[in-house]
Amino acid sequence: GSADPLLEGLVDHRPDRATITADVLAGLSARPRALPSKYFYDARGSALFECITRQPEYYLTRAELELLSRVLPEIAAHAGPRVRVVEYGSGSGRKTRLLLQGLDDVVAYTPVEISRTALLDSIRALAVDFPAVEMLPVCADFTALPALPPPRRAARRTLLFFPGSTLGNFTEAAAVAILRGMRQAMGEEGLALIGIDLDKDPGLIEAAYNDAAGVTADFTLNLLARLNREIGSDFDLSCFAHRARYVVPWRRIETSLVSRRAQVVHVAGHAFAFEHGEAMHVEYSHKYDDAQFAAMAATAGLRVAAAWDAPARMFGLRLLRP
Ligand code: AVJ
Repeated sequence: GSADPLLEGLVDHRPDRATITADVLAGLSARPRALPSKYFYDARGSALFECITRQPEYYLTRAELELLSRVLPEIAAHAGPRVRVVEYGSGSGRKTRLLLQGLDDVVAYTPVEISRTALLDSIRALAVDFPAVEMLPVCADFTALPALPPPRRAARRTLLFFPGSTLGNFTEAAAVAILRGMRQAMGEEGLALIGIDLDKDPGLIEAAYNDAAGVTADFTLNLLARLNREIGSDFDLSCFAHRARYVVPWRRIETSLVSRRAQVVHVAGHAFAFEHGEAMHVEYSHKYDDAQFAAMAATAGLRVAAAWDAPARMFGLRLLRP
């Protein structure tokens, strides 16, 4: 066994090769074709996403960090002392750091993150800065949440933190299912703090997903490199192009990999013929208006206890309670 206490305690539900292969075969057999966006986040994908958050066009992370630091005292007043924090899709932990500093006497921190590398890197750094907070990491897809490890010291309430507008990567039905799962996981006294991108000028939104340096394009194409390495597929990265468009009536970015020519791709003994120009869907990023978001929360048995917006509606934070 490992001598690393973080690894000893890790709840590990990483998707295995058979699961990834089955998901990819199903997506390639569908029309239009699709690949699950959760597989973006291998070690390189998580690093590329961090790089996206520093691009000048990608306003989301900067706006959310500024908003969070400004309204943190109000959030802390709602939460009260001795909170257990559970974070979905924790990534690098920059926002977590703010939250753990701003809340009063955090009992335990449970990041739920599909990238094992990102999870372990962030929790190692956080453990140094927050020695009084019990670290209880879970490597899992938060849409299939395993039982959460109980803290040693009793918490007064659970605060679920779901930043980054990651909720926007899901269709409305799937997003409501996630909110319902949060309602279950938080209990009667629980709270959920959710970061959402807000509907605004389509030009600004589209630019955020088409940065001039091409980092988002690399991030999208890395999905194919990851699949080639992990399930032995033979996607030719030079034969697919990143495309992200804001579809106004659906209030969402639709990201695709477009086949640059007629080609055949092989996965696990199956052959898939792509037409020249055929678009394979890889990601949605939904943007919300207030009434729509409140209605989704209500469908999941949650109500909006507080709402904060960044200047010019660049980003929003919503505090939900049962
Ligand atoms: C992970 C949800 C924050 O949808 O904006 C960024 C992922 N994809 N650029 C988003 C992403 C392309 C991102 N989130």
